[in-house]
Amino acid sequence: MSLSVKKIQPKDKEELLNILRRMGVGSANQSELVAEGWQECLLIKNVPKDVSTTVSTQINVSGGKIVVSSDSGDVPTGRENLLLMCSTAPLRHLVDVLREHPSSQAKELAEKILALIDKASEQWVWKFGNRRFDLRNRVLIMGILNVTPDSFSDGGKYFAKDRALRRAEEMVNEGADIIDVGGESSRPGAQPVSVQEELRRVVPVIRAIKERLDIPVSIDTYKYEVAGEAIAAGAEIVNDITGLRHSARMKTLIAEHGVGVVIMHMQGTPQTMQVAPHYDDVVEEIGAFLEHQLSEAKQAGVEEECIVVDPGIGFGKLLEHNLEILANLGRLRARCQRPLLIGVSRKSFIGQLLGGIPPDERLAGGLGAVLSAVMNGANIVRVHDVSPTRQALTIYESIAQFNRKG
Ligand code: HH2
Repeated sequence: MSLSVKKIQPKDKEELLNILRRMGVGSANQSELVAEGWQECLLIKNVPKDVSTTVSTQINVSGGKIVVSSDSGDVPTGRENLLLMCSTAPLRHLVDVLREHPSSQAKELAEKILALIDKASEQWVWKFGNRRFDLRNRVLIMGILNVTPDSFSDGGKYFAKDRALRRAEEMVNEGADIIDVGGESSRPGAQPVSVQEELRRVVPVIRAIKERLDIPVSIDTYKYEVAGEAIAAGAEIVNDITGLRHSARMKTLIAEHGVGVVIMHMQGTPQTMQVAPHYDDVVEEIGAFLEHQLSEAKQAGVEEECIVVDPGIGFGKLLEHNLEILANLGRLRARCQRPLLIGVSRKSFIGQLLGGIPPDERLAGGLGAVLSAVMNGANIVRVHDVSPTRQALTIYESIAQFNRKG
């Protein structure tokens, strides 16, 4: 009977409880085990008892949790099944200890765990063209540049090319990592514009930015004709609010050019999405959608490393849906295994929570939402207000880094 190591991601606490029951964990110990850190576990089967003892000691010392099962029916005599709930650092230490263990099976287990850790670390990398972002310890800021007359908070402000370019330069100086150029508003009730009009708005701006600034530009469009021309003008990312559903040819376009892509969830269309959004389980449904679109994109030839996902705050969602999503980003992150982009900037849920204040007064509330999103698992934040967001993130990251050291 050979050793096996598998990462498991229970979809919710109920599923984890079932796994624990199957492993013979009594109900008294179950609640403590599911209290936290349950989104990602390592299931190791058929571990010889001496190796199992070493694993248990190491995991307990490091403050992780471990369940040992030897009598749940599928475990051969002299062997044990283990369920580990801990972060990567103690696992790496465990690998070092197992490599020094006299048993060859301990060494085999060390290499299997290491292979899993290495594979898991790839999910933090966003890579396209000659760009590579490791998002484990760093949050990216995507600065919004709406070249539209009617966007909900900055419509008309950057409609002229020179003004748009100046704003892009300003955002780069303020600490933006990406500039997201959009030529069609997606606010609730917004009317679509033609491909020609959208091209007329975005292409000269993208060209002008690429001539002057070395920053990745993303094109916020769901039309493959617009994406194609934007890529030709220098865009390196396609940000598709329909999650690659609108244009059948979008996936192949992205695959052919090897550009980055944001797959976003939206229920309905901007014209209808806020009429009566409904979900039975909003986090589950969005997770299933993103997972499905991810796999469709990969089948069409898009490299997994090029993809990030976005639950689409405010797109066919009521206040309570937005809050539930933001509170459960860890679940989405664990399910999709890709970096998470979140757009909360000046959105209406902030106004709703703060007595109906207008978009241009939502900065402080928005920073609260950004920090909460980052603490819950967001890796890229899409914002209008780059400078205050960079300041807030600098403080957050300085503290978080200290926590990692400690
Ligand atoms: N939100 C908006 C537009 N594009 N793209 C992603 N990936 N995620 C978002 O949350 C998102 C997005 C809406 O905001 P904004 O661009 O400011 O407004 P408008 O659509 O009115 O131009």
